[in-house]
Amino acid sequence: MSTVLITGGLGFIGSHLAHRIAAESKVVIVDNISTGRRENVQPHSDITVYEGDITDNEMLTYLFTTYEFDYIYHLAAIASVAESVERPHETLETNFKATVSLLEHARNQKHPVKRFVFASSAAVFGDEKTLPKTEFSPVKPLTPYAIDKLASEQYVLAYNALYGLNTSAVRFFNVYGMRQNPESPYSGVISILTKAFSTEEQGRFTVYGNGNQTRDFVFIKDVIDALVLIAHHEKSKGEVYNIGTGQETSLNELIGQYQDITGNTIETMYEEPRQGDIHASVAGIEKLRKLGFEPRYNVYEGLTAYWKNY
Ligand code: UD2
Repeated sequence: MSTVLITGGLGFIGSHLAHRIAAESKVVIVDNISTGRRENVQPHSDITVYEGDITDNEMLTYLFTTYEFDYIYHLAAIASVAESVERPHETLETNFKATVSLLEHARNQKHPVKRFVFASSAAVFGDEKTLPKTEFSPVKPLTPYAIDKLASEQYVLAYNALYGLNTSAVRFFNVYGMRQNPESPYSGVISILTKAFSTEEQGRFTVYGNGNQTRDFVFIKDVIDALVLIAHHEKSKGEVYNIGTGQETSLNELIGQYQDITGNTIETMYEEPRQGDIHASVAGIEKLRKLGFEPRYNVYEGLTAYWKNY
């Protein structure tokens, strides 16, 4: 049985990953429960949860002396772009420096780590206009969040080239699904919409801009498939991958499809676009396809599954 460390394992993506692999692996979660939630992970004999912060090097030392990890999925981060703009220095500690600390622990582990997978973000592309955004597209990080993600992923790849540590990085596009927290105004738009559609009285939803902005919305189950595939594939060592569907959907299309699925209507208000909002985004996923990945859910299917489980 493999031993797997998931940082941020009580969060939205981490908790899905923990549930997926718990049957065949021993899962160790470290999470500071800032945005993650205990109830995201059901008690399971193969899952051990440590409440702690990845910036706490003693905590990391404890983990790496207690366990020998086969796989490390590094998902913990300050996830809010807005928060990174408010608090750049604190974001740097968590989103960048802690990545390097983890890499060092992984490098010094006696038993070689089979794979260290780092969760980066489509934020690294910024407002660079080339579409679709492939792994070869120019990057233009515009916020502390994006800069830290880009710097971290480059460190992760450099640890492969310099020290032979088995690493990969992934760039998530717009991930959605069960347990995504809708409570912040900067939560994923689909979690906010789902809440609006589920309100018994007619829900309200604010569209920032004209609703023609597009995103590549990728369902959580496809994201977990991609993460596990990348972690186990020989060819993905030292490589970065986009995780998306390759399909572009506008916000207005999204609302229309959700109306159709739920049979409910919401009151939609249009306001000024958010500052720095990106007009169009879609992932090129050919590189991921070459590893054998094919998304199982288009937006309509993903929304349907989300709604059924909500
Ligand atoms: C995503 C990531 C963000 C960062 C960024 C990089 C999420 C949740 N956020 O931001 O972390 O990586 O990509 O490009 O994955 N919107 C509304 N009404 C609402 C909420 C959102 O109109 O109540 C709009 C928003 O202005 C944007 C679109 O919906 O045009 C998607 O918003 P989002 O926050 O879900 O994701 P995004 O792509 O801005």
